[in-house]
Amino acid sequence: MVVNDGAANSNVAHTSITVNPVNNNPVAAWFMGNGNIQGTAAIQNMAGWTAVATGDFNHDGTADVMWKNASGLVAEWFMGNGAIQATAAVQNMPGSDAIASGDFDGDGNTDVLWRDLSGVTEAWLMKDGAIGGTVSYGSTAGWNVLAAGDFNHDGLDDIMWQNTTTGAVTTWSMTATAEPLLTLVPATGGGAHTTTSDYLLHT
Ligand SMILES: [Ca+2]
Ligand SMILES: [Ca+2]
Ligand SMILES: [Ca+2]
Repeated sequence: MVVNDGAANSNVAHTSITVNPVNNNPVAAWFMGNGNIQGTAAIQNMAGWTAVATGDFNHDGTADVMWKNASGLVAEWFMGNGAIQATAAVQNMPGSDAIASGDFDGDGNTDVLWRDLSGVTEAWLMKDGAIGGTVSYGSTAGWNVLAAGDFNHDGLDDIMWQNTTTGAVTTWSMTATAEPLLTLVPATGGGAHTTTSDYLLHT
C-alpha cells in the first residue's frame, strides 16, 4: 500500500499493517518518513473493526489492543513505543462479546472475559499474546459487568457484577486458575455461594 500524502518525504518509506492475514485485507497503515514514523498521528483504517479490550496481552509491559470485526474474527495489536509492533489473529468469536478484561490469574498477561448470546461466559487466559487456556463459567445472563479490578488486593483482578433486574451487586474474587470464589447470586434472592470469603458487596 503506497500513499502519497503530498509531503516532501512521501513514499520515502512506507508500510502497511495487516490485522487480518486470513483474507489479506489490509485494515491499518501508518506512514513513514526518512525511515521513521513521523509523529503519533498514524493513519489507521479500522473500518469494520471494534476495539473490544485493552491490556498487556503478551506481558511485555506495554498495553495492547484487541479488535473484533463484523464476521467475528478477533485480532490483536501488540503495541510498543506508541506504535503497532506486531499483529496477530486470535480466534473467531461470532456472537460473543468481550465483557471484561484484567489479569484474572495474576501471571502478568491481561485476560479477557467473553459472553455468548445465550449468556455462557468464559475467560481467555492469555499467555504471550495467545490463548493459553480457557475457563468456562456457565451462564451469567441477567448480569452486567460493572468493573474489573483487584478488589481484595491479592494481585489477581476480580469482576464486579450487577443484576440487570434487581440491581444487586456481587463480585467474583478470582483465583490463580481464574475460577471465581463466589458464584453469582440468583436474581430471585437466596444465594448459591461457593464460599462466603472474599465477599464484598451484596444487596
Ligand atoms: Ca504488550
Ligand atoms: Ca493473566
Ligand atoms: Ca483479587
